[in-house]
Amino acid sequence: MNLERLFSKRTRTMRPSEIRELLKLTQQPDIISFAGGLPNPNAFPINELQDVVKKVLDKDGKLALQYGPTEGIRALRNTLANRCAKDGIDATSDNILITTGSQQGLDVLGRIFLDPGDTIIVELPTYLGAINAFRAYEINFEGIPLDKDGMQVDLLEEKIKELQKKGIVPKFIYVVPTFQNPAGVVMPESRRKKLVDIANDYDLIVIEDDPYGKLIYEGEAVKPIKSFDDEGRVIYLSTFSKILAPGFRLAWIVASQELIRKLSVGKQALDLCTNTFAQFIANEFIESGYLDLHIMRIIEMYRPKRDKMIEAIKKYFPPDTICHKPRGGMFAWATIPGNIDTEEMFLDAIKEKVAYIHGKAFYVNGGGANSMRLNFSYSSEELIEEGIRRLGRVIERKLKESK
Ligand code: PMP
Ligand code: G9A
Repeated sequence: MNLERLFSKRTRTMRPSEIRELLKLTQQPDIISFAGGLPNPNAFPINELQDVVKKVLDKDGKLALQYGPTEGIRALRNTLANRCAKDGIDATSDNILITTGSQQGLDVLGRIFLDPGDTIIVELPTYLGAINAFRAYEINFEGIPLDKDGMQVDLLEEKIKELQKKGIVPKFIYVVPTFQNPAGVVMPESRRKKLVDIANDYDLIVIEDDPYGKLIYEGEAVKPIKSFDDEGRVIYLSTFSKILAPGFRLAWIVASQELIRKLSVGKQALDLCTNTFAQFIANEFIESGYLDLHIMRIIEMYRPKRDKMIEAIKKYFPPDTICHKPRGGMFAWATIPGNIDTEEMFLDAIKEKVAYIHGKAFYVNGGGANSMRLNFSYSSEELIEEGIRRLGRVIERKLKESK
């Protein structure tokens, strides 16, 4: 049977995610994986969760196992709204929508905003899962390069003007401003304010995706872009995936009430509601004080892993490799010298039983061929050293071949 003729036009623009495809490969125990943005499973708070799950079942079992509201259970929305205040974001529970992972949040945003042929603006490089979520809506991407301080907002303004001349108004600007995926950089406060000013001046929406903002290894937290927004044009996303456990598939969006209502209708057809049991558990986990303790614990666990990875890159990669030490998050971004294509090199790396995500996967317009994203949260320090040593060998061989 020829299924191709039956598939929607939309499916032609869909692409499998390198991260998802590689997850299967890298789950093989003998591969050292720096590929997926996986939390360290040794950190999962299993004992605390046993306590919390029992409490939830004893106290709220009948509600927790039932369908819940599409927007999410009120208790969790309240708890998250209160936590927003600590980050300078003004929100009540009506400004919160619980989603099945931020990945669903991105898709629902695509659903409510994007028509085929629309244009959106993203960072170069940007989160691959967002590229795939938005690409399915048959849109055009415009990219703004990053520097060590995140999206270059001066270039953003130029781009908006250039598009205006062609009669194009971008539907939104998507940014991961804090410990960016994949590049690890942080946008400082001055740029955040400038970005909000630009959005106000040109009447645009900003989507701020922030899964990593709490994973800070040194220095101060930078306030979310959303905290500078007085006009309800910044939509903020965060998730329990990196600070608790991705298996929960639990995340949230903070936005104006009007947007939350629209997003909620967009979400109804996807899953009716997010896993109610997981919401009760997460709420109890926070209320019992476990979440803040857990975040402190994983920060202490990930910092030395980050240090080990950066140290190993300095030791084993060619001396003119560019790799800045990220101040937080889960990723190091390395750009290696010469004409090496990290996508091609991947096969050699797999032969050496080490995996990463090649740089091109994060670019909407080409670019990134000699870069790679390396996750440091998942592997032990010993395996980080060994994996980077193997990669160093692969790179050295490739460089010799290309001469
Ligand atoms: N946005 C970014 C920037 C991410 O890095 C991730 C996960 N790697 C997501 C969204 C999706 O997260 P979730 O597990 O909440 O779906
Ligand atoms: O496993 C996933 O798809 C989530 C991880 C995202 C990432 O590696 O950026």
